[in-house]
Amino acid sequence: MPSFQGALIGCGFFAVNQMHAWQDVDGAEIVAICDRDPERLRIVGDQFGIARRYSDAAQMMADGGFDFVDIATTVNSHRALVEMAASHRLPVICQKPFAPTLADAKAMVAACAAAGVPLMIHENFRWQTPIQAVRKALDAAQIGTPFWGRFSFRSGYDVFSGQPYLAEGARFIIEDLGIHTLDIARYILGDVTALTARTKRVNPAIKGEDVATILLDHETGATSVVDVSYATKASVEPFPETLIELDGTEGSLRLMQGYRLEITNAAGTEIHDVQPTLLPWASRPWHNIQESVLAIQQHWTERLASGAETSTSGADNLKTFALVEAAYESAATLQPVTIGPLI
Ligand code: NAD
Ligand code: 89V
Repeated sequence: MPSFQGALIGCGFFAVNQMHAWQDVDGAEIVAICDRDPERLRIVGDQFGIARRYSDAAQMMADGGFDFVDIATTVNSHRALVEMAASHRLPVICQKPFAPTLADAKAMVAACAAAGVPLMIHENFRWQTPIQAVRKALDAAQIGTPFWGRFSFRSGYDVFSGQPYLAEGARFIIEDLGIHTLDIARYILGDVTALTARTKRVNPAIKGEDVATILLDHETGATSVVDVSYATKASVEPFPETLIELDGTEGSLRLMQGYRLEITNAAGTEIHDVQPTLLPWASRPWHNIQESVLAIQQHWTERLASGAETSTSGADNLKTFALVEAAYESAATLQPVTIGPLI
């Protein structure tokens, strides 16, 4: 495989995982970094030995000397930076959430399409080892055709100390975390035609909603529930595990806390250990997410070499982002929302 050189923008909390993962990716490396905050630029530059450091993304892209851009900033800067990369004909990865609005996300997809460059959203949760194991069980027809599902993430973990901005926005759990869970629901049960959502704010110290329950109609006819909470006090904290229940025509599947996958069908019940690998640079409980960062960045690199579309391309992720917008609309109006007209 050719070796691609990349430039990363945004050297904050999560970018450190991306930088570690780039060091492990076969076929790509980061040669330049950018952050408006000189201290973050220095910390990440020194930690990963990157000499080319910029405070201004426009200057970095004007200087060039790399094959792709990896945007690890928070959502409000995504559109301007993706459009800047497209104007330089640079393939681009953009962190989730895609954009502040669906209209921005569509404009970003259009800009990259017009420039003829790939856009991948860093929607890594579908790349987690346990989620891939569920996908493989379905592909192997182990439970037949699924007709019902539940995708659940319920936690009391303090995400605000590492990511203080999560407490400040008018939108919280659907935009930040539910977006991953909705993407997993699409990845496992297919695209969604309509949804109904209810939200709550339990934690008085934050601005947005920290509990959401979403009922999804899938194109296949399957029904699923996505339920997410950061207000759940459990005896054993499950962060950051997504738990899955699926019922199919030939059996059922349960992805349980502790990364245990139980599959029941006419042959009996099998139990699989689907723990993520603890990479040398990773730490519990984040290792599940950290491993998926390496997986998605390896996938990007392979698709950049082959020219094929990525699993979470901009076009694909519009369909996940539309579910986020629809969930907020449904929660506000208490009405079901049809997805087709949004996309
Ligand atoms: P952060 O605030 O810690 O870091 C963002 C950095 O970007 C900051 O250092 C800031 O100075 C810099 N920045 C912002 N705008 C810039 C610009 N225009 N030019 C240069 N630098 C700029 O945020 P974070 O917690 O690292 O989150 C970043 C993104 O990653 C968010 O969109 C978040 O939702 C996402 N995230 C994803 C996952 C995942 O599993 N995929 C996990 C956590 C966070
Ligand atoms: O994955 C994420 O997007 C993170 C967290 C797991 C804390 O929700 O923001």
